[in-house]
Amino acid sequence: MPQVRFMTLARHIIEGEKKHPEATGELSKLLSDLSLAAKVISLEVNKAGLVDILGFTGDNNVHGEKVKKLDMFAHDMITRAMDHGGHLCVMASEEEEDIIHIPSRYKVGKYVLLFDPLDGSSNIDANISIGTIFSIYRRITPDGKPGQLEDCLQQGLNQVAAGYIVYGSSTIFVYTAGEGVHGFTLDPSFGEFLLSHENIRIPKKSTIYSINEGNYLYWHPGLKKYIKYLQEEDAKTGRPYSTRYVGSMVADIHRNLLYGGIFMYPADHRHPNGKLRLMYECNPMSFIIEAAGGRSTNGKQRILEIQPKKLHEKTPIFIGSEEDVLKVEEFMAKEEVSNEIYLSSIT
Ligand code: AHM
Ligand code: MG
Repeated sequence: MPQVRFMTLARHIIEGEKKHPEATGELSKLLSDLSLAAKVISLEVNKAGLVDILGFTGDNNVHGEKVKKLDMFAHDMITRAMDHGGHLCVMASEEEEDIIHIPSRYKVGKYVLLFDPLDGSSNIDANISIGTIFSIYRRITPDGKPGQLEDCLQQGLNQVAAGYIVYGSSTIFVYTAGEGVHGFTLDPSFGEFLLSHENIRIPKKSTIYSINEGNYLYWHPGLKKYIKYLQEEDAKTGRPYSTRYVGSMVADIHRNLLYGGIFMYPADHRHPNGKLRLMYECNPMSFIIEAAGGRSTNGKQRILEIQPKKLHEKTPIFIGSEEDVLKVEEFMAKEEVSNEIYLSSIT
């Protein structure tokens, strides 16, 4: 009988912590609680077409966008799965304006959880992959007290772990605790995440770009030139590149992580700070992509070094295969003067 690898997510996390004798096991428990929430959300997403859960709730989220019921389901599920474990002192979610306190009846712990409960939710009705994104920090305020906003507003560099779950043709849980990026596929028959992608490395250079090209008119001139460059023919550099854009950041980044690629959500005339949120989308994805050997910037600055000022702030992002991200930065830097004219024309 062939040797079958049977590494569950829970076992992998525990074995990772064993390498650090000072570890208390709290992070393992936190990630296990999160994986339980992911399993329930996965079930709900899979039956979304069958039950009357689709459609707008009629409410807007803090970004003024329509919120779908499944977003709120995922938000509630994660909050409820995570508030009582004793590992967290505070949480924040893309779907809630303020920080989420741990109810006073539960113990507070040393970690902070930030999450986007259901990213790409405009795709739900079409059965296109969507996902959950999360970020874990160590608290900076004193232990034993409720967590504060400042615990949430940390640079991405301080992340202890980050990950995402894609609800697609199968459900996959990808995480890093800083040492390697690993993927686990959910076996629906017995409900366990099993190691399927060990130590994922993103290719240094790719032939894929992901961007909403419909915004071309509003882009920075350097970015316009870069995209035109990608579309030119040059066998040596693998051009023209292919476009792949799902419109779910988790799905686009997951594909690019495996095959190589650059994902971009730039600033433009209509989105002066881009569209994606630093704390819930850009920081965790940057932590993962860097741990896999890739690069992530806002065009000028490393995403993980941005000092956040607000919980829901947005940032432009260029993320993926290192050489491709360096190339777009080079194109944008060449247009420095135009960039200033461009930025002043936005405001
Ligand atoms: P959401 O968090 O409200 O779902 O929005 C984020 C999504 C990303 O997943 C995706 O990359 C982006 O919005 C797509 O935006 P656009 O439709 O402007 O291309
Ligand atoms: Mg999102």
